Amino acid sequence: MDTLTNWSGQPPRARGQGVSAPELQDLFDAQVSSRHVDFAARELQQQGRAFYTIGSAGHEANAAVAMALRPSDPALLHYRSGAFYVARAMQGPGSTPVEDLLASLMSSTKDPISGGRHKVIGHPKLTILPQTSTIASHLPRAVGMAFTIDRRVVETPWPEDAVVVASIGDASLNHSTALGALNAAGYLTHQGAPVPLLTVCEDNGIGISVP
Ligand SMILES: Cc1ncc(C[n+]2csc(CCOP(=O)(O)OP(=O)(O)O)c2C)c(N)n1
Repeated sequence: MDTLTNWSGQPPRARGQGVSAPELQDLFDAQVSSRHVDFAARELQQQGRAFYTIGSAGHEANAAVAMALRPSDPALLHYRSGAFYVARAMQGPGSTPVEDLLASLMSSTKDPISGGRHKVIGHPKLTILPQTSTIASHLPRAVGMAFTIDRRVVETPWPEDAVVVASIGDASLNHSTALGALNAAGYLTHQGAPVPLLTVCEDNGIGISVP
């Protein structure tokens, strides 16, 4: 796989640029791949070859978010973002998104980001950072990263005009961690401090584990 640096020069997609037929094909491929990983997860679990699984089904539209961004835009994803992962991986040469996701499901040490923890979505070359399963815990980190990028306070491998993207479920918004992070982002913006953060909140009609 090419290094991140090789991808960083990709210009941001211009507003109103439109989407080509091959891009639509890629979008569909990413969505279908993600859904098939969900099917495989259940089969593998029934066979005792995979363990805890949690689906991305119904959330495949987030592949379009990945395609609207650059692979060098840092992404902090929750466990429903399998299609985002596949779509981003398809933007770079030599990546193996389906194998990566399956390795995670099967707790394989070949999992590129966590060495086999459940449904931790990420890859260092794809600028997708690993998260814990503690809901909303990635939002303060995302706000901090977005605040930092523009200021170049610390050296980062990301372009100066990078946008940080964070995905989250709607029920997770109830968590004080989410509220604090979004409040901080709003306050900073109100103060005129740039916070290039895209928060994608997805409502699938449930809050899993919540009565
Ligand atoms: C801090 C914390 N509290 C509780 C949980 C258990 N938990 C996992 S997912 C979830 C609900 C998430 O709901 P939502 O954000 O809407 O996502 P989805 O329903 O799509 O899974 C809860 C309470 C957790 N992982 N972390």
